[in-house]
Amino acid sequence: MGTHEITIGPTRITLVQGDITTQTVDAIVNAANSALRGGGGVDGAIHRAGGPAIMAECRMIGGCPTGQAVRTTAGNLPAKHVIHAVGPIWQGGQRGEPALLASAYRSSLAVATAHWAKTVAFPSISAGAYGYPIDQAAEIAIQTVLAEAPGLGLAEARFVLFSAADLQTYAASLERVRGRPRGDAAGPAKTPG
Ligand code: AR6
Repeated sequence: MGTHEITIGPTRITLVQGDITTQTVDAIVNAANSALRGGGGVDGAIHRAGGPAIMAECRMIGGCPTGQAVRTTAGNLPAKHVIHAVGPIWQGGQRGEPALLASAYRSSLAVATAHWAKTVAFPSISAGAYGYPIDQAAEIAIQTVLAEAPGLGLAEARFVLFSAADLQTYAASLERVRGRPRGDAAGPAKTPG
């Protein structure tokens, strides 16, 4: 398991492998659907771990368009807020998916900082049930958050990747941004064996 990070202005951008529901940050981002009805993946895990208060608020809110985000309490989770972001369903890439995915990250950051969140954890939105290719999803996630988070004064934007393979994909995107590939302790960890 590796930890990878870059600091830009006031913001540390970090990559970790893990479960987003256990993150001790001000806000965690959910990969939601536009009906805010819950489901599998990150969404299922957040509602299971957070308890029914989150769904009760989702029902009051009613829904959220693709590319946008809304805020609820985090119930029993260690975070203070859940930001429900709706990423696009992958349809081949010619249906506005990149712009909608970038918008989901931008909206999440705007909603989080409007609630004074200084530390925000993201899953790889759209890269599971919604079928977005992980390498392209990683590139958009990293570039969008790097472009937006420092100007918002965020202290930490943390990407929480479920699998070692996804972590490596995000690490490769971060290295491209950093512009100086390296193989030391701060770089991508080699899988043992
Ligand atoms: N922590 C961090 N990452 C996770 C976790 C977790 N606990 N569980 C899964 N992932 P997905 P989407 C990764 O399907 O593609 C739901 O049914 C997963 O490996 O959660 O945006 C919603 O209700 C993948 O890389 O979200 C929607 O209907 C990434 O999180 C729909 O799926 C996103 O996978 C949204 O699909």
